[in-house]
Amino acid sequence: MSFFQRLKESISAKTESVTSKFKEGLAKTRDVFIERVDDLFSRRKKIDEEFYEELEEILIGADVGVNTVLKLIEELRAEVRKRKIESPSELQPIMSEKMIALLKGDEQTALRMADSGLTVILFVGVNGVGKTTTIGKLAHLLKSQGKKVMMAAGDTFRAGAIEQLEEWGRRVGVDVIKQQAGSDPAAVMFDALQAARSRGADVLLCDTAGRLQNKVNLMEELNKIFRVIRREVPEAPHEVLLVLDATTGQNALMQAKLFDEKSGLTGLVLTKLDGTAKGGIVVAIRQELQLPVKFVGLGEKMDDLQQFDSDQFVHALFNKWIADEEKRGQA
Ligand SMILES: Nc1nc2c(ncn2[C@@H]2O[C@H](COP(=O)(O)OP(=O)(O)OP(=O)(O)O)[C@@H](O)[C@H]2O)c(=O)[nH]1
Ligand SMILES: [Mg+2]
Repeated sequence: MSFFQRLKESISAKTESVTSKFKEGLAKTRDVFIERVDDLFSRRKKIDEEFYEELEEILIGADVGVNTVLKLIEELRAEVRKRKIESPSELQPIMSEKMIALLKGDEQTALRMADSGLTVILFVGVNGVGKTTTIGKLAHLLKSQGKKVMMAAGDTFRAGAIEQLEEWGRRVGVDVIKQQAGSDPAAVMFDALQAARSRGADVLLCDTAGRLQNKVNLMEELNKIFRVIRREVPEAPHEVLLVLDATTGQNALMQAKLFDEKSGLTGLVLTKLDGTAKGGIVVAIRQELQLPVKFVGLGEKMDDLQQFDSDQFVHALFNKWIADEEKRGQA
């Protein structure tokens, strides 16, 4: 079975509704990035230096990441030499196969849950990346799976942060544990853990204040939160998820590298993929970071959070190339 047939089989085993969510959320990336690549491969008749330069520029422009792009182009050059390829159209399926291979992976994207009792998930990240929104959406998702969910208003720092989480609580029908603005977030977590246990919650989602990774006191605050959680529930937090805003491109990669050393991250959430044409950042993240992408944010609404699935993602992004390949196979 060919690479593309295998891919298609693995997709068709999954639900169509999930695929269409990914497709909608990735529309901008598809329209700009895929269109430009297609245009390049059909417009140019020769594989020369200018062709490679333009391809490089498109890929870097889509935030695929310089290292990954250079490696990919090297591999394409090698294929061209080996197979004596002359026209870009012959190179196109090789290119799409390589792009897809870069994205595919089989790491664990499901949340790590406690064997029994309470699962605690801590969300961290810089200002405005979408932590609170992701918590609201995840509360909705877990609740729809029959879990009893609670949320902890650990951002006592930014004005309006507690109310924002409470609003999500009302919207999805989940209790929020809070204290006054300005109080110690570690104390909020302590309260929330007690409340979650006494009310028999399955999952506690913990919000934190947005922080710049170079603000030492905020990083220390995060450590304190972490220690309080661990003292109360020894295996917790079961996940520490770094939330990254896809529209910030390479900056998101930098944030991940800086946070990782200090906060024992277990996974990533990539938000606002719907708002960018630079979905190539997912490729860079998968190539350059050891952390799994667990969820992607594809909009601002309650059900706009999807568990990351590399097959679905690839299919949503490259469906045109996959269809082209099928046609070629049938011809
Ligand atoms: N389009 C889109 N917007 C999103 C997504 N996730 C979050 N947002 C928006 O991003 C903005 C910031 O989201 P928040 O959840 O408040 O971000 P935060 O990380 O909690 O911010 P701070 O609390 O200030 O650190 C809001 O307007 C959200 O609606 C997404 O996946 N897609
Ligand atoms: Mg917030």
